[in-house]
Amino acid sequence: MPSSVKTLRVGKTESYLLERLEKGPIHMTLLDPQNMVIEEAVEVAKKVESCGSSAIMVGGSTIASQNEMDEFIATLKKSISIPVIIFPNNVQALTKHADAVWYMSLLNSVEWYYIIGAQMQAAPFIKKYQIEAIPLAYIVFRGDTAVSAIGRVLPIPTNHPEVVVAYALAAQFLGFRFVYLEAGSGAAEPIPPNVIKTVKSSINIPLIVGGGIRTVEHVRQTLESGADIIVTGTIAEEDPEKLEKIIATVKSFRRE
Ligand code: 1GP
Repeated sequence: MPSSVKTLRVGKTESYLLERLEKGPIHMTLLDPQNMVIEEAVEVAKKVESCGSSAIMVGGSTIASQNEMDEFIATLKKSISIPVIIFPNNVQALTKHADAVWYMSLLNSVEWYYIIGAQMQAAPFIKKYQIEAIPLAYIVFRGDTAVSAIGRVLPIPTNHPEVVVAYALAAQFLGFRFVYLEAGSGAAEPIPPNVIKTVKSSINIPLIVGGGIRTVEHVRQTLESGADIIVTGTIAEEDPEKLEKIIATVKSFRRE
């Protein structure tokens, strides 16, 4: 096999996630540098690591400074040993200090830019700094959220899950390795159980669910519906104690 083909293997962070997933669902903590100072973020990251969150994602819909991302992630990396994964809103969110980047396409955007434009512009930087790119299909439900407005998303009906299933299947057939159902940070309600169940039973790549998850009950219903990875962001900023309970609930679904 030519060496250029061999380099297409799954990277270290993705392998770690897949290994963790073999024993059940996992939790990831989203930190938004727009909403917290770095000292606060370091404290939260250390805490969630000790509670059992599997990775830190860093991102936010309005991040505009690569310097800020460089500093934020480089500092986080010095304080914790779980992976730090960029959750980019745009090209400027990239930093060479992260363990990996969710290399994501917003499949239901009406904008070429969010489907493949930003990814194309980011690719040379990712190659140059050898950042691990994890292909992720991002499907955003419409709502009163920043991601829905900025990403210019097409509506997806929750009472017709066959539509989101078709997106998720297309993602799998295109070779994406994870699917993310996003209600949007701070969404009034998380992704409904019927949507998660229908998508989960239709695909065989890991399913990430996030947005609006803020209670133990939300976590239970999301996991019982089949989510493999739960992402919480707002609760980390607002109520670290509750976050601890959320992580403990995810852990209770694991076989270990
Ligand atoms: C947003 O899914 C994440 O991208 C997290 O959402 O802030 O509502 O937890 P919350």
